[in-house]
Amino acid sequence: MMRKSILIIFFICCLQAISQDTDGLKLWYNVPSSDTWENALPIGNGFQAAMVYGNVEKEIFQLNEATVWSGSPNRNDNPNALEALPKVRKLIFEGEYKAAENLANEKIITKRSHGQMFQPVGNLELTFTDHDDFSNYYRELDIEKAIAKTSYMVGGVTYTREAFISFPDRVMVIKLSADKPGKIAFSAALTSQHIKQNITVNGNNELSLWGTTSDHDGVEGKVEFNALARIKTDGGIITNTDNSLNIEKANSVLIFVSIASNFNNYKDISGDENQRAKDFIDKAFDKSFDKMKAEHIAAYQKYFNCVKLDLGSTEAAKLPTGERLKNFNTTEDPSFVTLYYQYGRYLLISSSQPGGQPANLQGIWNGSMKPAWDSKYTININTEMNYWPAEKTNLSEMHEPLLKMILELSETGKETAKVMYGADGWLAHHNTDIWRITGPIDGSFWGIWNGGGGWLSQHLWERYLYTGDKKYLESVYPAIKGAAEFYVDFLVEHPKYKWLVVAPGNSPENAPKEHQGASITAGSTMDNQLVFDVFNATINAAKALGVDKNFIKKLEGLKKRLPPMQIGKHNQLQEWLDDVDSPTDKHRHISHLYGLYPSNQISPYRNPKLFAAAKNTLLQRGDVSTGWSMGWKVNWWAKMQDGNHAYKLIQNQLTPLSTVKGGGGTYNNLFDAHPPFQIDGNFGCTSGITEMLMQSSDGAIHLIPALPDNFKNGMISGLKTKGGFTIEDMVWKNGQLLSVKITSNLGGNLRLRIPNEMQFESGNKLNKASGENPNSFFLVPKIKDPVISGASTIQPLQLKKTFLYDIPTEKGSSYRFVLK
Ligand code: FUC
Repeated sequence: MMRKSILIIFFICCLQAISQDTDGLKLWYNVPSSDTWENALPIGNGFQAAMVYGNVEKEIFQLNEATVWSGSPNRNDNPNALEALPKVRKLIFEGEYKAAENLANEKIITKRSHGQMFQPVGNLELTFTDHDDFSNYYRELDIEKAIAKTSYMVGGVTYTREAFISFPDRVMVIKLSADKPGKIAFSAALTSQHIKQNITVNGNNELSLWGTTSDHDGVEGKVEFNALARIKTDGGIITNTDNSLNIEKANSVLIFVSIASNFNNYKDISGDENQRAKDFIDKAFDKSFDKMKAEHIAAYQKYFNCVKLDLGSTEAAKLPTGERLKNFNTTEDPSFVTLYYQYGRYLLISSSQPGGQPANLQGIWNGSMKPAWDSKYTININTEMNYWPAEKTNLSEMHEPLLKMILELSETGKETAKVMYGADGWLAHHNTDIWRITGPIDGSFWGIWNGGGGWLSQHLWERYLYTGDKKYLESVYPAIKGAAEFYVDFLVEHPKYKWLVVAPGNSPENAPKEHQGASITAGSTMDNQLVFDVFNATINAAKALGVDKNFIKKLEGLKKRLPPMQIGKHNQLQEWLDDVDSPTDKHRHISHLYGLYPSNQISPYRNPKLFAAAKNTLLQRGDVSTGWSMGWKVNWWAKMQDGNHAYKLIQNQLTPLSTVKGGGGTYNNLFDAHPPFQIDGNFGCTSGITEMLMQSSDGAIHLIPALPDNFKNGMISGLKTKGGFTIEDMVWKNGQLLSVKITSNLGGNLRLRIPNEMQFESGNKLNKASGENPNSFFLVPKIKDPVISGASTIQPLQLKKTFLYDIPTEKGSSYRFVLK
């Protein structure tokens, strides 16, 4: 026993030694970005953001602020929907899908805004004349400190630039320095692509860019913003022109940039952008750089340092980031996965802070006035995926902007439910924006999906499962219940099957040939799974709070009438009520696998045939796809307990975009490529890597459920589980779990599922588990038996053996387990 502990400690030390040998958690390059936005490096504090180009002669900081969106407060419901609803339903039930889709286009899809655009603020441009002949070039993004740095040499002088966007001070700070005195000389200007803009120079040390956002889709742009750049020099002189500041002979220079808008919330834009921008910069300007930097790092690391991951390291880690990306598919570079994993956490901390806006399709980084899909919120997968890593990678606070948006949607979506469908409760269709629109957009093929409220409300409930915070649950319960109330009114009996179904709805963005190529449908598998989850979450939340007994009964009754999942003739999980899936369909959305992940309705232990059918669906759809789709597949293959297949998807994702045929990949700055850049793939993959190492959704905490051969040895610390446990210092070697410490933050039964037998560190035995987990946070849904098509030959899969233990825990205590 004693010897085993010593060996384990020795192994942990070895892993730590390995990690100290590497370049650490940095993206670095020995060439500037030039004019490629996807080469630049992202920094941000959830409110303000920048892409740092690291160009020598003309440095660019492309600026963003999270509330700079086109348009102004507006709604986009289509009141004609109510009258058309029975006709659309009738056509669907008669199999006239194309006609139903046409009618929905005419009567249900909005005739107003199709969503507004997240827009850039402008650029801060620094021009260094005579710096074209440089050497020793280096730039990096240190994701352990959230600081970007550039250095190079000209004429025997080494120049260094550091930039960060302070979390506590709410401003960007750039420090320019040189290793010889009096050498800093450049001119600074603010530029912008906005039509309504005003650039001024205030006094001899401040630039101001004021602007108004664009009109779009019939909505007048009324967000006003102000960016200030104020300069402090050590030595030297500053002169100005009409639109620039010129600095000469300085020893070092600090540039402070603050940005603010008039946005207060989705219905109020009466704030004073000028005063706000001034207040931030005034407060920061007198602080010392070192103090600001230290406080910024401390505030960032409070979140970032909560999770440590070590998968080992090889020589491959010594190359610049772009080279590692190129080589990743053909070399062993496990610490590149660690870097990518932690980069996902970095991006979430930098784009989503309490009190701010949730991360949109591009997080908070966008340089285009008309970005792809408006860089808004697509809520039929993308926005949810952004937040999959939040709770489990110990970034619960970063979840808050999304949770707040969901509560706001529960306000705006209430009117949509009433006006468009005559229903109580609330809903959102497949997109929203900063104005919290909830009407259907884009066209019937995409927009007739009303599950936005259903899916998002799961985030409110899940947060409770991780934190056990009853007060919080009480505060969000009306929104959870409201999502259920909508379905109570909207569900309708299917004339053929007699099940209660969502109609119209769709299986996001996919359509079978047999439905005349129309996506509009009744009772898609995903819709059924969503309604089931919404009802369960409401029932369980009401029970936890001791409220709404009658409503619980009502939902229990309705739940029984929902369609079961079905296994079709290709041994697949059916996507639609009728068995029309094509085994050659490679569509990127595999929405019916929502039931496998992020939901937990499909389990190898509770419904093994469905689990096998889900695997067949995954195999039939194939691997290569758009970025986020591959990110989702990492999670699914982790749920399949197939680490090698999950790793293959990571390889597909971590491929330079230019080399991928027909799919996404990764840009030089490790932004995920849909293409173009879409941040969901980054977050989806970070979530998926977590699911390979730990899952807590199937009635137990399952440790190392899906290790690939490439991560045979490793350590992770700080993951959070449902039920309020923290997994610390988990070490595995050769695929065996060696040791782990688990802290119980809420008390209650700890059920562990692990690949090998373990015992307490003291040598005491663990109790084998059986039956239901008595810990109420590990609720597993009881689903109906699937309907299996006569043509199906489905068989359960053989899974690796696991060991299941029950450990009673005390709130606040830690428990250490070692190999038996
Ligand atoms: C959905 C997806 C697309 C893209 C867009 C933002 O429409 O089908 O692939 O991610 O959202």
